[in-house]
Amino acid sequence: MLPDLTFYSHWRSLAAYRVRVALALKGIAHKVVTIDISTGEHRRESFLAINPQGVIPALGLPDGTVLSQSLAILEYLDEIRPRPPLLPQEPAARARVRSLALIHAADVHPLLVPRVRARLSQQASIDDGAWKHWAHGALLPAMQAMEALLANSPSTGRFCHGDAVTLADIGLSSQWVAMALFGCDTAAFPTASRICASLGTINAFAQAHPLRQPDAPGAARGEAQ
Ligand SMILES: N[C@@H](CCC(=O)N[C@@H](CS)C(=O)NCC(=O)O)C(=O)O
Repeated sequence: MLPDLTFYSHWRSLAAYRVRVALALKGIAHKVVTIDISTGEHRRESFLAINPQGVIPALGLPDGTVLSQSLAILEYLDEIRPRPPLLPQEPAARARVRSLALIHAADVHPLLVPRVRARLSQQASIDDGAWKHWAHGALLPAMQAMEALLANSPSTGRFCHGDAVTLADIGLSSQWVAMALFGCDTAAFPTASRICASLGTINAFAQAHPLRQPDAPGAARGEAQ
């Protein structure tokens, strides 16, 4: 019997998107609690009592444990519901998949979150144009690296690692979603583009898109973080 999970989420969160994809891929039942990061709900005492880091996603377990950090949550979900697996079996393959996922989750995404934007606005008075420039500067070199890693490896298949979806695809697709929302040109990334087109045909990925969430306002394009 699977636990009754509580998923703290918000439509515009790319980290929540990663968890949403995995929950859907694995068909794991959960309830969603929306924490509105655009109004600062994640910084209120009520949410800090759930996740003292004041970020989403978080995943509440029935015994009161709360998990945070999207990749840790993805691995937890993979352990409680091993099918379909999000990691290959072989150690070097597992490391390759994790490293591809971490490029966006660990190195790029942290530069694009609301608290960074707020600091840049307060301390460097950046406007929307400068924020977009900042985001492109974070996203494009990382995608260049991902493209090289994917295009030059015999391990790359229909997806990032072979022909089954892994954590690497969830990481790549969250970066791809970010690039679309920030209006990045993707022409220089044919391998990533091919893989993301394949991922887009999978319901779990398509339905998880920030702009398809019920709490996303109609005019939200360009705001997901
Ligand atoms: N590394 C974390 C990132 C968590 C994170 O920064 N989430 C963003 C939304 S995508 C957030 O809650 N930001 C609030 C803020 O920056 O104030 C993860 O992968 O879960």
